[in-house]
Amino acid sequence: MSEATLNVPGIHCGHCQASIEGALGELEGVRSVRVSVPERSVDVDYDEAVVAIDAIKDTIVEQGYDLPA
Ligand SMILES: [Cu+2]
Repeated sequence: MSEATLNVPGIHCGHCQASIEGALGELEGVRSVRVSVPERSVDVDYDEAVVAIDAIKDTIVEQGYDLPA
């Protein structure tokens, strides 16, 4: 199991939280997702043997959010 915290500056409301949590929740290998609106961050627990961090990042980008380099 791995854990990552990603900064997603575009998170600003409950809709952002729901769309990111929903999309990541459907990814195989993702065990849990916590989006913090005030911190504009995404904490994700995942199985790195099943899903790569890049796939997690791509999923957030697909939801319309930019990730800082
Ligand atoms: Cu929003």
